[in-house]
Amino acid sequence: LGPFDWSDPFRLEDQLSEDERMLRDAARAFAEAELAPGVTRAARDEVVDPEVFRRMGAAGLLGVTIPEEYGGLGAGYVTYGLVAREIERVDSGYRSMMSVQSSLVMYPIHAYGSEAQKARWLPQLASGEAIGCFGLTEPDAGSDPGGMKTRAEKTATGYRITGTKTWISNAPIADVFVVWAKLDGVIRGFLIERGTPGLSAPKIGGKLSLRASVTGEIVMDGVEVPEEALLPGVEGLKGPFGCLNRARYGISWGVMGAAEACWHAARQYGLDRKQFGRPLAQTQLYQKKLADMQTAIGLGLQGSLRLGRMMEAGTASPELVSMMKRNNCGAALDVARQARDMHGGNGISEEFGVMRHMINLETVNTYEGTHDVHALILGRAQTGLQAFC
Ligand code: TGC
Ligand code: FAD
Repeated sequence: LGPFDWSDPFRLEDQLSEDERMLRDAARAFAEAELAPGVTRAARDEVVDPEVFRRMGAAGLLGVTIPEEYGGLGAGYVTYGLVAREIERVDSGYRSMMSVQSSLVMYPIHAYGSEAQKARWLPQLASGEAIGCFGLTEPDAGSDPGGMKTRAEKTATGYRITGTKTWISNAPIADVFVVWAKLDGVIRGFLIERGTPGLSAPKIGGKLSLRASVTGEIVMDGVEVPEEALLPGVEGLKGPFGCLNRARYGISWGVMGAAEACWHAARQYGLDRKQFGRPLAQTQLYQKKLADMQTAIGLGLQGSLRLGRMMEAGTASPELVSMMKRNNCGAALDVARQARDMHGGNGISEEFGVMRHMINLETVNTYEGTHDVHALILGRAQTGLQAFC
């Protein structure tokens, strides 16, 4: 048997290609230099600077899996996951900004859009010059998006869209809105541009989580769009879910970055702080907690890597995405809660960052399908019985 690397028990490093390691290192350097210095203030004061998108774009972090001809990086799903992990190591809100842009806006335009829609939007979204958002959830349709009320009706020149979306990441600063609406009872995707009459995107205030990322409503009061606004390549719930499969996969990596930040912080804190004449890290309970964190994170990363390889090979299933999104979000939340506790009183201070990760992960455990909804997806897959309703 060989040596044990406490910080990388499964030797994830050895399972990555040279290109993957290089892009991961670039993402880490970017996150440390460009995001980490301002994150405490951004979360405290809810500062969301659209310039962050342009900086991410310049660093090649938007549209990692989108082909280069459209401004993307043309890299694989493992690289996308590694980028999400590095960004979320700083803050889940920044990863949210990146993954909405990449998986929920660029992906559907690339997968379902016309050539004109791709040419118009993808390069601008890849560079961060344009910001996108994804409107699926409604006030009365969250876990059950099939119950949406937003309607599109055909007009002489295009469509008229009416309805309200809520809890939409990036909406208040978005230039392009990917909105899902029912047209003759069938769910279709539309691209609506900022400034279109009847469209507004007020910010949702009072948010105690994910404060470095802005969230809003999308209010559509008879918004008229041309025929070319329709995403021609998909209809039905599989349209938005095709996007969510990619974003949920990215989240499974991202939350492991947040968990690692909390674990490493707790380990260092335990080494530095002495009580009862010895470091906290020399007590059995503290070490048990560190061992639990190391095990959950090591296994979570290994699962996400395997899923990423399966996505690249075309053998992944939506159910496996559910398993990894659910498992890793729940595990990260547990790690963050433990790390907060292990920091004692300091754990509630913004200076140490662990409580910020903890409260962010409450959102991540809820959005893109709650922990329990993913359990129902996995329960259905193994029993054949539908427990949603
Ligand atoms: P169900 O009958 O299961 O399926 C209806 C149709 O959809 C297809 N489908 C999928 N296709 C591809 N991938 C998936 N993961 C799919 N899941 C379902 C399915 O094949 C079927 O197609 P067809 O052609 O046969 O009609 O649908 P249901 O209505 O029973 O759904 C139940 C459930 C729970 C699975 C689903 O609604 C669900 O996952 N709910 C969770 C909602 C959710 O995840 N919302 C996310 C909103 S976006 C967001 O949170 C962004 S946060 C971003 C950030 O800031 O990072
Ligand atoms: P509900 O569906 O009302 O669920 C409430 C509780 O009931 C949960 O615990 C849930 O697990 C449980 N539950 C629901 N159904 C069942 C069932 N059948 N059986 C057992 N338990 C059940 N949406 C977007 O479209 N785009 C975005 O960009 C976006 N960004 C977001 C950003 C933030 C900060 C937040 C908080 C949310 C965001 N969302 C976004 C919305 C998010 O996807 C929804 O909040 C999520 O899908 C849950 O829906 P809901 O809030 O309506 O909860």
